[in-house]
Parts: sequence; structure tokens; C-alpha cells
Amino acid sequence: MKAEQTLALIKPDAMEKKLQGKIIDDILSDGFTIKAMKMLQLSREEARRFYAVHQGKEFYEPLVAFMTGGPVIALILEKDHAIEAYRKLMGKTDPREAETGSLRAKYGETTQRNAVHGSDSPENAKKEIAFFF
Ligand code: IDP
Ligand code: MG
Repeated sequence: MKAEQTLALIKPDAMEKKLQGKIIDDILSDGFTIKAMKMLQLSREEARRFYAVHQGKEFYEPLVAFMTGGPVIALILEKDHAIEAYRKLMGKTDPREAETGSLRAKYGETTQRNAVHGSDSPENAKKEIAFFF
């Protein structure tokens, strides 16, 4: 089967805490190949567009403020069943509920400041990869 690709982000909270090296090491140790990687600062407009699906929810504006509060690292990750595999490696949205050993359990703080993003479907992976690369 053809290896699948997903879009991962290292969020501003993890960048601020200098956790990017540890997170990338965990991703590689889990068998993902990094096909592309870049560090950038999201504009307010870009963050609003990236999270447009959440527009109207109470956490949307604070999320946009958080995601534009510092640089992020965007990565294209490749592996068999990469989307599902990376969602599993990340753990649940709330780090306090995330599986022990998952990225969010290890490096996240709160439901908002949860260290990493990962695409949730093949359709969104394609869209999110095109957004960043
Ligand atoms: P996901 O990142 O696990 O796919 P989503 O529901 O798509 O979770 O939410 C996108 C992001 O919005 C989360 O990763 C988190 O940073 C933030 N978020 C989601 N729900 C809440 C909430 O209830 N309070 C604060 N922030 C939230
Ligand atoms: Mg999501």
C-alpha cells in the first residue's frame, strides 16, 4: 500500500518551552518519515482560515490568539496509515485525558495549549498540506 501523508504542527506553547526537538525525535522514533518541515509565524488571517471549522465556538478566538502568539513548525509526515497513526501518537485533545506516553500527555498543558496538531481525515490532510506547503 502507498504510504499516506498527514500534516503536523508543533504549536507555540511547545516551541516556547523548547520541546520541538523532543517532539520531532518522538515522531521519528514512531516510524514516520519527515517529507517537509518549516518554521513560520501564522498571521491572524491564516490562523482563522486554518481553524475555520471551529468558527463560532467559544474557544475559536482564544485559539487564534494562541496560535499566532509565536512561531510554529509545520511538518509533512509519511507512514502507512499516517493520519490515524499520528492522531494516536498525539493523544486526545485534552492532555489530561491523553494516553500515557502520547505527545499531548507528555508535552501538553491544557485543552488549548496541547503542543501539537494533526490532520483528522484524508481530505483535511490534503487541504492542510496545501495550506502550508
Ligand atoms: P484536535 O486538535 O484534537 O483535532 P479540535 O477539536 O479540532 O481538536 O480543536 C482544535 C484545537 O482547538 C485543539 O487542538 C485545541 O488547541 C483547541 N481547543 C479545542 N477544544 C477546546 C476547548 O474546549 N477549549 C480550549 N481550546 C480548545
Ligand atoms: Mg481537529
